[in-house]
Amino acid sequence: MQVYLNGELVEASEARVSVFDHGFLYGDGVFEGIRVYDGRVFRLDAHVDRLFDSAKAIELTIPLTRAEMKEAILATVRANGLRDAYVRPVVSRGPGALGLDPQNCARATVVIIVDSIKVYPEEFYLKGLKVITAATRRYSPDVLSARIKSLNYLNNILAKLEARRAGAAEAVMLDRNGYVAECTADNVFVVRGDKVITPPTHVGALRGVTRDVAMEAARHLGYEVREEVFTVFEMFTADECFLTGTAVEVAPVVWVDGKAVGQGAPGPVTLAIRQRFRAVTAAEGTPVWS
Ligand code: PXG
Repeated sequence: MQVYLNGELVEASEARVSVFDHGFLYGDGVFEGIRVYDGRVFRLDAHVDRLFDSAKAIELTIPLTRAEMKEAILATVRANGLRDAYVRPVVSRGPGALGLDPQNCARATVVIIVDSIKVYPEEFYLKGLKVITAATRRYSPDVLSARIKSLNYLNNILAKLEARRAGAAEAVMLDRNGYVAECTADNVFVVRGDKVITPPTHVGALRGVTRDVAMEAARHLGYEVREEVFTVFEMFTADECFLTGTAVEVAPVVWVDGKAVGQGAPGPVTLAIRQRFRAVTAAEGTPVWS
C-alpha cells in the first residue's frame, strides 16, 4: 500500500508522522472521507472544497492548491491500483514545539491514505438499523462548528461508545436544545408523506456530501425536500427514517430507542433514494485512469 506523505508516495510501513505533530498532540487538523466507485472518485470537488473550507475555518494553510490536492488524491488512488476504495486525506498543523499555539508549527503535514473499502452486508440495508439517542450532546456552533471536519472526534466517539454499549448501529446526537443534529458519522433524514426532511446544519451537523446527493435524489424523485429542525419524536412517528454518509451510503433506520419507525421495516422512499444514489455513484465521478 502506498501512502502520500508531504508530496511523496511512500510504502505504508514507512509512512510516519512526528510525535510533535500538533495533529497528534492537540487534534489540530482536518480530514476527509471519500469513495472511489469503479475507478471514479465520487464528488471529488465537493470533498476537496469541504477540506479547504475546514482548513480555512481553523486558519490552517494547506501547502497545495485545490487542483494539486485533487491530482495528489488521484495519483495516490492510481498508485494503489484499486477500482473501489476509501480515500482519507488528512491535513494536520504539522510538527512544532509543545504548546498549542499553531505558530510553533512551520508547515502542515499532508497525508492521503487509500484503503480497500469494507462494504456493509446487504442484510444491513434489507433489515434496517437500530439506533439510540445518545446522552452525549453534539456541540453547538458557538463552541465549535460541526461543519469543520476536524481531527477532534471525541464528541462523536463518546456517542459511538454509547451506541456500542446499547448494541445499536449508530447514536443520534441532539443539539443543546434537544433537536436532532446528526449521528456520529452520518446525517439523519425523516420521511413524512411526500416530504423528505433533514436538520439544517446550524443545529450542529456536518454538511454531508451524501446528504446533498440524497436531497438531490429526493427532489429528482418528486419529493419535497426541507431542512427543518425536529426531535426524536419525529423520528419514531415518521413514515420512514434513514441515514446518509460516505461509508453507509443511504441506510434505513427501523428502530429508535426501542420504538419501531413506521412499520419497523425499510420503506419505499428510502429504497428509492438509495437506488437513485447508487445510479448516481455509478454514473458520475472523476476518472482515476483516463
Ligand atoms: N456527520 C459526521 C459527523 C461525519 O463525520 C457525516 C456526517 C456524513 O458526511 P458525508 O460527507 O460522508 O456524507 C460524516 C462523515 C470514517 C468516516 O472513517 C467518517 C465519515 C465519512 C467517511 C468515513 O470514520 N464521516
